[in-house]
Amino acid sequence: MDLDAVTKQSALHAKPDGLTLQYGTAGFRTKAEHLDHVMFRMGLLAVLRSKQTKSTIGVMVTASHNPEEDNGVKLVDPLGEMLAPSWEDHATCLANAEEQDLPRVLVDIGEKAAVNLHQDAFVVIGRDTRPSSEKLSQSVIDGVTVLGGQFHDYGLLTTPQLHYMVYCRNTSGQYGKATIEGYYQKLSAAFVELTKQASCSGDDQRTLKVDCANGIGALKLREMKHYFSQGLSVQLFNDGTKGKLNHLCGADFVKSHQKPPQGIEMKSHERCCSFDGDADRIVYYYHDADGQFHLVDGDKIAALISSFLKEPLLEIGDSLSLGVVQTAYANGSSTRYLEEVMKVPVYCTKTGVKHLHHKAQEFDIGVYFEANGHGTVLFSKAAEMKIKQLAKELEEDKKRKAAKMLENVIDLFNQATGDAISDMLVIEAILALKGLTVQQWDALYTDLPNRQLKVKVADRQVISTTDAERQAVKPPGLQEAINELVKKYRLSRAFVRPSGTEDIVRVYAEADSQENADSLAYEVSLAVFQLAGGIGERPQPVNITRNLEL
Ligand code: NG1
Ligand code: ZN
Repeated sequence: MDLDAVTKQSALHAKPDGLTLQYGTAGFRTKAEHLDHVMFRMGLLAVLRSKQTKSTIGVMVTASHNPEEDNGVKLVDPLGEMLAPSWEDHATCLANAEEQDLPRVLVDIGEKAAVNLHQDAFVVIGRDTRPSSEKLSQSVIDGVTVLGGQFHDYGLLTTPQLHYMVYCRNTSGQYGKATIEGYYQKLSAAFVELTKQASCSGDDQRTLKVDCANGIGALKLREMKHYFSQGLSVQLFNDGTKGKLNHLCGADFVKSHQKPPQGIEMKSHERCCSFDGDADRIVYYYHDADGQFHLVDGDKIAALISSFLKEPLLEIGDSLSLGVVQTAYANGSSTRYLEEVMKVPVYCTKTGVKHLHHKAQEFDIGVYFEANGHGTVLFSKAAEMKIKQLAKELEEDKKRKAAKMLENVIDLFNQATGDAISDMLVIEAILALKGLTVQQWDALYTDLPNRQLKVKVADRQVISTTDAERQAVKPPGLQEAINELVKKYRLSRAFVRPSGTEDIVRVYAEADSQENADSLAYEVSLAVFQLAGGIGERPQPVNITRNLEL
């Protein structure tokens, strides 16, 4: 390592005094103006990780669903997964090192991780459409170059597309071609193949309105829709030509406010969906005949997909294990439906797809979704080989068809990560094959009314949790207070946890009616405010907050 060159270049990307950041649920995320040094240093780190794994590493510049002024960065590991936990610690150390300590910290990481510095390094870079992203990705490139790494800058990409590129490059093209056309071709070919078996339904059934959150999803979906134009017609809204990224639109807005985004015209019973700012999340929704809004979230996506998969799995007669992984935010009704009606095993992990992904790997087929719409289906290598073999060999027509269908599903899911575009195509294919309307899908089960709130505290780390974040162990007395509040309501449940992406504590409550869920969420927020060092204005009852927002 040419440490002098690193020091010199780093001075051009100097760290602001006193700023400390942590590699959280989704990498580093904060105001864009504070991130230049982090980007440069993640370029450095990506080179070390690439040398250590002897593989291509990805760096994605995005802050997903955060406001347009924010930005962020995450590293993508060789098989398209999130960065390994021990390297998250290295990332945090490196990002927080004072200028003069940077060379020493770099050498330290190299030694601790046994990096062979003579190994070549290759890094691929992608970015979202934020105004700050282009310059910040240039800082990543500066970091990569000063350590002698090679790179390919893909420019504008969705987060899942970058994961796809990394996965393709590290599997010598076996998974697919590491180009944007390769991505479009692979996914749309599988979609067209899968929907061939659908009996023709009316045109209106094949139309989908997509709110693109004024983000990268709009650009990519506009390019891609020509590849599957016969099977599905998508109409894009919030395509970035006028509105602000994630502002009053996008999957996060729709999910947390439980209302439609601005900028989309919804007629009753029309199927609509929203992506988030980097197109790795998707939620569906519609208005019923009475104009009432219905959200079809990640939990219902998991329910639809797992019930769809059960049939062909049974048909091929091979005992491949199927499991569903959720987080504490999963609606209680979804868990009950999956376990009691679908009879599939359900597991709960901590928030953040890396935790769900990890658990899902324990099954032949692991369906994992966060309630907010981030998720996918993972097929183990063994399951994939078995299915592909059966699709070729099976004599009986019905069985071979079932295996073929599963084979297409495997190709259609972005196996590297949750992907709004690929999830959308899978869902659209299932609805077409099953002849289901969005209302029929929604009717699989009825969500328990729920509410999510945020509380500002001086230091959110005073809260620590256990049992997949469903119980607070600190500060003392908080869990007891929550238990007492929960007892006051029917069918109720509540928990709190510090956010990994925002400087707030999240509160979640569920109960038999919306009023009760709102009221429980409010009371739990007050308990957090009082027992965990709340700052600023005291939490207000939910209906007041809601009126203020309107
Ligand atoms: P935090 O801020 O840690 O709750 C949020 C989402 C996660 C995940 C990450 C990364 C919720 C409640 N939390 O994390 O599910 O998607 O952002 O984007 O939706
Ligand atoms: Zn996202």
